[in-house]
Amino acid sequence: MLFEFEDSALKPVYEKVNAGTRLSFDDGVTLWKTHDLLGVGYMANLVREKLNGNKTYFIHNRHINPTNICIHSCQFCAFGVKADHPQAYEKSLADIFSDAEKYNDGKVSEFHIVGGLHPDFSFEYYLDMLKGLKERFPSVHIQAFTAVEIEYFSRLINLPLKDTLEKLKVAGLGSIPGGGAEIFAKRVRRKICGEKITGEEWLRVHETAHRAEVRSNATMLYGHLETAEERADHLVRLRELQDRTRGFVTFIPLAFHPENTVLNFLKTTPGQLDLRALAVSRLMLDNFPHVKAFWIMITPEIAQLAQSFGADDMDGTVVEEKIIHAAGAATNQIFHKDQIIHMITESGRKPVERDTLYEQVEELAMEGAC
Ligand code: V47
Repeated sequence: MLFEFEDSALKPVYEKVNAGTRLSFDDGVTLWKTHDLLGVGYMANLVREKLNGNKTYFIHNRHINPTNICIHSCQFCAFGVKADHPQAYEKSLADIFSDAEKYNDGKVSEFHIVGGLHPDFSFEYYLDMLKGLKERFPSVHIQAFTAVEIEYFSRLINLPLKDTLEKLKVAGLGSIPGGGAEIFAKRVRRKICGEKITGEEWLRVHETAHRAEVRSNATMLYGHLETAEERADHLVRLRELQDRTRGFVTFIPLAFHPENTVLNFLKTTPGQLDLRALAVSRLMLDNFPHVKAFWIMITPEIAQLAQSFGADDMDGTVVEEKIIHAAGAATNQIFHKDQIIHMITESGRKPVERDTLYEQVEELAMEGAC
């Protein structure tokens, strides 16, 4: 071993990583707390390269947010508002189809759709949205509705989760995004999103989806009131569900953006924490195929560095992102495909265009890598 760990507490963790042995909750806490960030990154990069080689994936996608009107008032959220708010909006199905048309240059492979819990939209609105998009864009995968929205639909139509998911699937739902997980720990959830479904309920929606052969992503919101132990607990709970179902495709740590939120007394996350979040996730989630550095959240520069700290994905072209920008994200909302390819190549990795479920669309030549 040429790498010299600064923190000797990482040596036993390294022995496990090297032997392919599962890390414990306590190892997770050590990884979140150690000052030796490079040591954590070194180990995460070993795992990343073992799983995904030199590839960095991206997707040609479009985000669509049908409404920001929401019955909840989460303290961490700057996107959701009440109907009488001056910035409240709701898109008709015609608006959504025309947005999708506008965005679609014939090469988009995914629509990523999430929104507020609207007090008056009917379940038919969502079913018609899926059907209408599928009719117009049959080859585009629809990744839509967080576990929070799906649980809300199931209460709205008074049907079990399984039946609700079946209806969405028949209408065109392809997979479920990872939003709404926040942090599972009750202590924090009570303070940042007390009205939302519990962590256990979030996990139940994803387990039900996986059993219905609907795959999904998972997230963790970090950089607010949570402790190292609560982050380790979140990752262990996701890993346990993945052991049972193998339905998760990718994990995305989400850096908290405080602007315009009730938690605006907090600071934005430092780059070191963003890199650590990706690296610890890669090490703890040994049964997740992919870890995504969402460039919109953490800046393109950190997302590039992240490719050596455990991440193997950069998300996509996006075009219009409202949720994080409402909370002060200063990044662009669009990167054209050639810009993403350039960003990945600059980070020394091989860009691979993928679809939602990581089927390769195109493997691109590495030009000008530094
Ligand atoms: O559920 C809301 C988070 C999520 C803030 O599955 C915030 O591939 C930071 O889940 N600061 C929605 N985060 C976005 C999301 C997502 C994004 C990209 C890819 C995927 C995927 C999923 O954004 C919400 C919440 O957890 N969020 N407000 C905020 N102020």
